[in-house]
Amino acid sequence: MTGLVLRGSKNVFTVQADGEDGAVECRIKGKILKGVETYYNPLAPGDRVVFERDGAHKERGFITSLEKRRNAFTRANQKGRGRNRLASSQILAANVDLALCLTTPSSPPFRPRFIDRLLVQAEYAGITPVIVCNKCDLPYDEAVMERLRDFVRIGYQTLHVSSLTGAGMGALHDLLRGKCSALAGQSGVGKSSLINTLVPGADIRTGRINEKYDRGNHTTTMASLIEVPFLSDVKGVMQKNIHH
Ligand SMILES: Nc1nc2c(ncn2[C@@H]2O[C@H](COP(=O)(O)OP(=O)(O)OP(=O)(O)O)[C@@H](O)[C@H]2O)c(=O)[nH]1
Ligand SMILES: [Mg+2]
Repeated sequence: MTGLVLRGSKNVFTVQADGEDGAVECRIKGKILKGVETYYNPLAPGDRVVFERDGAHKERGFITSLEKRRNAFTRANQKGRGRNRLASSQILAANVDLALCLTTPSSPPFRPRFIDRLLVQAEYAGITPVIVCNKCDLPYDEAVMERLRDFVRIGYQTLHVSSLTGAGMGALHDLLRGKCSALAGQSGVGKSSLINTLVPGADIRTGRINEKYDRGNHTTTMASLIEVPFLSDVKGVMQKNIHH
C-alpha cells in the first residue's frame, strides 16, 4: 500500500493510506529504509511511502520504502555527527510547493536574520518562499517596515495577516489553494494560531509570549501535515517550529 506521512518521531510515523480515511501508525521495517538519504531523521511530513499493514492490527503497519522526494525542506542540526554534510541536516518537510516564512512586527521581536535563513533554506531546496508577517494588528516600527520592503524589493512576495483579527486571511487562502505549504518561523510568531484560524476545530495548543524575555515558549514540538478541509483543493499546511 502507499500513503502520505502526516507526522512522526524517530520510530513511529502516522501514515494516511491512499484512498482511505483512517491513519495507520507505522514503524520502519528493518534498520535502514530503502530510498532514504542520510539525513538525521529518516522521514518527514509530506513524504510518500510504501507500507504493509500489520496482519493482527489493522491500524498498525510497517514502512518498507520511501518514494523519491520532489524536494526536502531542511535545516542544519547540531545533533548530527556524521561526516556527510547531509547527516547533520534534519528534514522538516518533504514534497512541498511553498515555504511560508512566518514573522511578526513585534512580540517576539522582528528578526530579519531569521527570515534570511529560512529564505536560504527554501531556495536551497528549490521551494518558493513567501514571507508572511503575522500579528499585523500590532504596530510596525518604521525600521521593520523598511526591512520588509527590502525583501519585496529583492523579489519576495510578502503578506501581512493577523490570526487574531482575521486580517489578510483571504489573500492567504488564495496563496495556499491547491498547494502543500510548509509553515516555519521562530517560537511565538503564531504558527499554531494561524493554523487554528485556517482550520476551524484544529485546536492546536498555542503558547504565551514570555513577558520577561519577549519570546515564545516552544509550545509545538512536532511537525505535522494538516489538511485545510474547507478549501477542498488545498492539500495541506505543514507546521513546524524552527529553533535556531
Ligand atoms: N496580537 C496577536 N497575537 C497573536 C496573533 N497570532 C498569535 N498570537 C499570539 O501569539 C502567541 C504565540 O502563538 P502560537 O500560535 O503559540 O505561536 P507558535 O509560532 O505556534 O509558537 P511555538 O509553538 O512555540 O513555535 C499566543 O499568545 C497567541 O495568542 C496575532 O495575529 N496577533
Ligand atoms: Mg506552535
